[in-house]
Amino acid sequence: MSSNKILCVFLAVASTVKQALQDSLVQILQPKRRVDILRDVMEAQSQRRPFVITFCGVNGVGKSTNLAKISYWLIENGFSVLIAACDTFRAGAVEQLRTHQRRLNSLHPPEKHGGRPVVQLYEKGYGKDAAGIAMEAIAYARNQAFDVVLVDTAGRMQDNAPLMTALAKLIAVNMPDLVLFVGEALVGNEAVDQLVKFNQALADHSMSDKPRLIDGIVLTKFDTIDDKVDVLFLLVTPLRMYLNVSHKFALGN
Ligand SMILES: Nc1nc2c(ncn2[C@@H]2O[C@H](COP(=O)(O)OP(=O)(O)O)[C@@H](O)[C@H]2O)c(=O)[nH]1
Ligand SMILES: [Mg+2]
Repeated sequence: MSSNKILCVFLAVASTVKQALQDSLVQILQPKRRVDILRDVMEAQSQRRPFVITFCGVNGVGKSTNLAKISYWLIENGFSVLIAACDTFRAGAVEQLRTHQRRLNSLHPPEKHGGRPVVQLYEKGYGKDAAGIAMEAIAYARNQAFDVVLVDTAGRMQDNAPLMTALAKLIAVNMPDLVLFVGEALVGNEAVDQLVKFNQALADHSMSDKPRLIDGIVLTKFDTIDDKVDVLFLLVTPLRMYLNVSHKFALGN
């Protein structure tokens, strides 16, 4: 065999492996179901009801921050947002959302929106039942013709059964259009464990035969990782849906 031929074989193997890898990655990242949030919000608008998204995850992963970033994306796309402050547990959680709400409204002043703030906060302070506040917020949004309700929830550990039951209840009684699990890329495989256990807990503690499970992932703190991008593939594999929200908006906490 000439050296020229060996080179050809080598090239064929390299390009075949590259193609196979590319096909596998595309297959892994291909959503199992199509989620087009903007289109779905418009569909809810046509039904004269708000589109409801619930954010869940463990403490400190970036639920509230990324909820604010998603609010920004929604208002940039012309939708009004009601933030439901359902983390009634962590000190400062409501004030944190209030700060985001003020900043978002300063980017989109009410004068440009018929005098109405484009983002509002629905809050009842601390210590109250989160599921009840979410329900009131959704009813308020329907009455006030808000396009989207973003439900913030308290962080909880995936093994804490009472708190997971409370989350399952919040989801079961409010039936959000989208349940997003927020996980930080920084923790690597730990995020996969969290995701699987949150999903399982929603199934176990649901009050219905057809439990509402997690629809997608918001993967946060991508800016803080270097070589843990593999977590994206591990997380995406069970659900085939993810959002990677850029951390470039200077919204603060
Ligand atoms: N570097 C970085 N920090 C983030 C990101 N998202 C959130 N954080 C920070 O993580 C901390 C916890 O965020 P927070 O939204 O309060 O988490 P929550 O407890 O899940 O609501 C805050 O200091 C945020 O500024 C991100 O994408 N990148
Ligand atoms: Mg929070």
